[in-house]
Amino acid sequence: MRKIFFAIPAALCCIGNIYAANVGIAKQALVGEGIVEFVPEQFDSTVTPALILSHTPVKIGEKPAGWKLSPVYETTDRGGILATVAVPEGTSLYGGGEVTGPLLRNGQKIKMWNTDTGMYLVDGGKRLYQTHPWVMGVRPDGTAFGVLFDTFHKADLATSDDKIEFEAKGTPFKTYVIDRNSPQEVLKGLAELTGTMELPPRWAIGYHQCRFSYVPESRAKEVAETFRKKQIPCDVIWFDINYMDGFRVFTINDTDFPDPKRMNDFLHDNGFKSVYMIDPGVKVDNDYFVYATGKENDVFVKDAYGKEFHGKVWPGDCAFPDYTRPETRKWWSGLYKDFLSCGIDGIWNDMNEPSVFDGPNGTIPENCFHLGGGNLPAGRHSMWHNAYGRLMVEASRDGILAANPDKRPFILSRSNLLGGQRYAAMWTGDNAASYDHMKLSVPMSLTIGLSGQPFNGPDIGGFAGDTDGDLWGQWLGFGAFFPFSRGHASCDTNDKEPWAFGKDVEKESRMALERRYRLAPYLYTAFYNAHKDGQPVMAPVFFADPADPAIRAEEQAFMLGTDLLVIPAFAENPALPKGIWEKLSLVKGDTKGKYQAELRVRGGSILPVGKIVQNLTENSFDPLTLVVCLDENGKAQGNLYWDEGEGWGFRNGEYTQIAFEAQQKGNTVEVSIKDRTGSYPLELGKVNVEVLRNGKTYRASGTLDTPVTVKI
Ligand code: NBV
Repeated sequence: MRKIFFAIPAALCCIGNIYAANVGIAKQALVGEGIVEFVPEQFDSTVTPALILSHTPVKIGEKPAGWKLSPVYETTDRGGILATVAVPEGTSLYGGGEVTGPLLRNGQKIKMWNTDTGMYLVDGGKRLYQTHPWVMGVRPDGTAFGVLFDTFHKADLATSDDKIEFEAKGTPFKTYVIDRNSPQEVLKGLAELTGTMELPPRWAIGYHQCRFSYVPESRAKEVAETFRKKQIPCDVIWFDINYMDGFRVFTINDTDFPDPKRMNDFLHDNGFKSVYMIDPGVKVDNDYFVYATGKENDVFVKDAYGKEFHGKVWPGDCAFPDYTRPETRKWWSGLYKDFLSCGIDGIWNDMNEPSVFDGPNGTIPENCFHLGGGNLPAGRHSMWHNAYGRLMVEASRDGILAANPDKRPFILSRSNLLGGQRYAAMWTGDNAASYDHMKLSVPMSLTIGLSGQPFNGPDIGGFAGDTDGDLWGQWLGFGAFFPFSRGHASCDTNDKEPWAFGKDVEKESRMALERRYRLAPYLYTAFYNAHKDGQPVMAPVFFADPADPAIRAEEQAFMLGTDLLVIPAFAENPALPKGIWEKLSLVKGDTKGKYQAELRVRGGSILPVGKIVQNLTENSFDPLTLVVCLDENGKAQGNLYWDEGEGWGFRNGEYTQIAFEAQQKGNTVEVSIKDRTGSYPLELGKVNVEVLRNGKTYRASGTLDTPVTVKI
C-alpha cells in the first residue's frame, strides 16, 4: 500500500519559513568508526528507501560524547525537509557531486534534479545529470568531516562558510556524519557506507576514442587502423546511437554493420575493445521485440491515468522502463545476453536522467507513476526521478554480468546517484569545445572524485562545436591523466581524433597518450586503491597536505594517485604543496612538449612505470621502471598492484602486490622489494631504477632478486 506522509509540527519556528516546524531526532547512533547516523522523527524506510547506501548500517555504540556535527531538521513552507549542519569556522567545503564552478564549494548553491543539460546551460549550470547529496568539510588543521543526506528526492544544496543546508522534497531522511582525521579517511568512511567501485577491466583505464557516431563499419575500422598505423596508444572504440536500427535499443542496423561480429572480431584482433550505447527510451513499435516483450511484461512507466507514458526521444515515440519494478529490471537485464553475444565489450547508458525531448522540463512528467516493488515503494515520477539512472545501471550491470560472468562489466552512465559507483563509471556529459570548459573539467572531475565516484572524466576536446588543434592539444595534454580518458565529439563537428589537427598536434597527442600508457602500472594500482578504500584516482592538490591552507582552492593542477602531481600547460601560478616534488619525464622530449602537462613526483615515493604499449593487453613490464624520489631522510616507498586485468581471480588471491622501498646510503640509493603478496605470477624481468634528485636523474638496472644500487 502506498503511504502518504503528513508532517506533524513539533514546534513552530520562523527562520525564513513562516510555517516551518522543527522535526526532532528520533535516534542517533554510532554505526562505524567516527560515523554517526541521525534518524529524524517520522522517518519511514518504506517511503524513503536507502538506495545510496550499499547495506543497512548497524549500531556499534552511542554517539560519542562531545560530538559536534549534527543536523537540525525542520519542515519548510516549500513543502520540503531542511537539514542544516553548522560547520566550524575556517572550514573548506567540497563535494556535491557533478557541479560546474569552483572546487572549493563555500558559498555555492546547486539543485539536485537530474537534467540533460547541453553545454551545462540549463539553470546556469546549477543542475546537472547526477545527484550526490554529499558534502565534505576540511577544517583548518586538516581534520575532516563528511555529511551524507540519505535521500534521492528533488533537493537544493547551499554551502556557506558557517553552514550546510540541504532541503529535499518528500519525507524526513536520515543523515550520516563522518568525522575523521583526514579527508582521505572521510572518503574511506563514505566508501564504508556506500560501497566502492568494482575493479574495472584493465582495458577500461586505457584511452578511449569516441564520436557521435563512427559509422559505417569501414569508418570505425579506419579509425582503429589509424591508431595502430600511427602508433598512438588506444584501447577502445565507441559506438554511439547511429549503429542502431532506427535508434531501437538492442538492435544493430545491417546497412552500416552487416556483420557486427566481424566488426568486433576485427577490433579484438587489433587489440581494441568495443563499447556500444544503450538508451532507456524504447521505440513504440509492436513489431520490435524490446517494445513487444516490455509491453507483455508490463514494464513501462505509466501516466497519471494509468496508461503507458509515451515521450519523444531519438526513435520518435518511446516508452520508458519503470526500473523501480524488480520485474522490469529483470527483463532489462535479460536483454543484454543476445546483444553482447557478437563480441561487445562494454555498455554506455546515455539519456537516463531520463531525457525526453517533448516532456515538461525535458523529462518524464512529474505526475507519471512508478509501481515499485520489493523494498521500493510506488510513487510519482517526481519522487523517483533522481533514482532513474541509478536503477537503470544496476539492471544493466546485472544483465552484463549474467551474460558474461567471467568478465568485469564496464558501464559508462550519464545519470546516476551517490553510491552509483557500485554499478557504473561516468562522464560529465555534453560539454562545449571551449577553453572555459577545458579548464572547468579539472574541478568538475575532482569534485566527482571527492563525492565517491573515482572513475570519471570529461569529453576531451569538447563535445559541442568545432575544436581546433590548440584546444585539442592543450586538453589531451592533461586529459591523458583523467581516470576516464576519452575523446568524444558531437555529430555536427569537425573530426576530433588525435591526428585530425595536423602533424604537430598529432605528435603531442601521441606523447600525451604514451605518458598515460607508461603510467599504467601506477594508474592500475590507484584504481585498485579506489576499489578497496574509496580513494579518488584523481585527487585535489590539497590531498598532499590537507593542513596547508594555501592549497585548499587549487583547481588547475591535480594529483593522480597519491604521488604524482599533474600541472596542465594552461595552469597559471598554481598553488603547489610544499616539500620535495621532482619533475618527471616519461617520454623523450615530453618536458619540452608545448601541450604536455608538467609532472612531478612526491618526495618519499616510488612510482611503478611500465613500457610504452599500444593497448593494455600488451605486456607493460620487462622492463619495469621504478621512479624513486627520496624524502628529506633519504627514504622512499611505493606499491604495485597487478593482476590478470580481467575476471575475478584476484578475489581468490590471484594478484601480485609488491611494496618497494628505497634508502639512501652515503652516495648510493638501494632499492629493494620489501614485501610481495598474492599468487599472480607476474614476471618483472629487468627492472630499471631512476632516482630523481635536484633536477637530475640517476640510473641503474637489475632484477630485484637482490637490491639494485644506484650511485647518486
Ligand atoms: O547519443 C548521442 C549523444 C552522445 O554522443 C552524447 O555523449 C550524450 O551526452 N547523446 C548525448 C544524445 C544527444 C546529443 C545532442
